[in-house]
Amino acid sequence: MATNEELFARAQRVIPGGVNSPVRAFRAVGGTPRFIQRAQGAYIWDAEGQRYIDYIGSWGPMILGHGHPAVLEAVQKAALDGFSFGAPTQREIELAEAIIALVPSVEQVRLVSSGTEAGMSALRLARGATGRSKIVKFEGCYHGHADALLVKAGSGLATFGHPTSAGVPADVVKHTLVLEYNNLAQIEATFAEQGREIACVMLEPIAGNMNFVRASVPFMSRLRELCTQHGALLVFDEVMTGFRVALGGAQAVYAQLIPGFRPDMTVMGKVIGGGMPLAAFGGTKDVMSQLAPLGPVYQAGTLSGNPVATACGLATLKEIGKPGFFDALSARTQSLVAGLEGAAREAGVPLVGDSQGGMFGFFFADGLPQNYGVVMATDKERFNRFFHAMLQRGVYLAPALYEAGFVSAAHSAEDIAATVQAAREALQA
Ligand code: HOZ
Repeated sequence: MATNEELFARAQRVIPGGVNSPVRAFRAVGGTPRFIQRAQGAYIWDAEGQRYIDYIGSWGPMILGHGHPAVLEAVQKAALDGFSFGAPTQREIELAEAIIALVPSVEQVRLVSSGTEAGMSALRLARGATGRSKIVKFEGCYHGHADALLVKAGSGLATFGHPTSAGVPADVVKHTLVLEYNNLAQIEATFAEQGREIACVMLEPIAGNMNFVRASVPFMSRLRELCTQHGALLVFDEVMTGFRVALGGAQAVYAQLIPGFRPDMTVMGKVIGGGMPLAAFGGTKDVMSQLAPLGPVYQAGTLSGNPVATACGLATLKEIGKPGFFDALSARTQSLVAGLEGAAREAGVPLVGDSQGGMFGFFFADGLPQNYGVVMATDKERFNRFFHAMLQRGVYLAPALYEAGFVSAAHSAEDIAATVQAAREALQA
């Protein structure tokens, strides 16, 4: 049996950094990444046979836990019928219909294979539909690794201290305006000066790539007004939050707080694929009809609407749409955050957390950060120590403080209690 260390050494010989996505390399926290061998329910097992309670859940998709029987059955059945056709199928219509039924702002949707692809395509469509070039994004929001969006981004870029990637020509990002999250004065000033040139404002409504930071209600409400007034599109990146913080995503949460609230476009991923490579972008019929073959904005993909991935996504959406699913998931996630806060209080450690649906975050700080700068100022060393102490106790948290955490329906009250007990020990140590 190879150890994690042996596998990591071997991986580094053939894969840059030993990983296929940078955050997995544990660079932020140090140490050896765990090489995962299998997963079931709320647990994953590494190459050494060590079991962990999994709070990453493949960075969000595994909302039902790993190996849910209904999803497994749907995937197995679909795989027997063929892996990929590069042609339309009935199942992709069913998935599109399911998405549209759950997200009222989405009248039409196109399926793609990854969140990056969805974000990049949404951006092109917003520019094509408005005939404008400038886009607004916010510091610490991560919208995948398309060039124009890789400026002052969160997630892995924050982890490695290169918030803007090398290899992105200045010319390509000269139309990308980067503002501070939750800063009303900045967005007002930007629209006052350049409103007529702005194609879209793209944001994570609850940012999950600078840990967990909510857009404030006044900020969101004013963003909506400004976009409408200036003819810019409001694009919600719900790759993380979609079908995860509520059945209708973060936009359903904001619609409860801001009457009539809707974004113009939505970028989706993770949960809609249930763990398979599947993502989507959608919006009003007006905007979506600008896409080829109807309109002049080109976008395509060999594996788009893949029959096995759509089966996985559909089965997942069916399960999370059952009555009471989100109430139970929210309650469980809240109990985790309350437990972590309680354990920290007992240890006299400043820790504050927040959650929505099955997504959560916590900071070693006295109050919840409102933007990336404040997240960066929270206690990173303490997070890293905590991360390793939890890992040693069989709890698998995201290996960087810039990432949100995820609870699944498979996490039991006992799993939460065991996690809180581990936190108690980790914080006292
Ligand atoms: N960008 C993801 C975290 N926000 C990491 C994806 C992965 O490593 O799988």
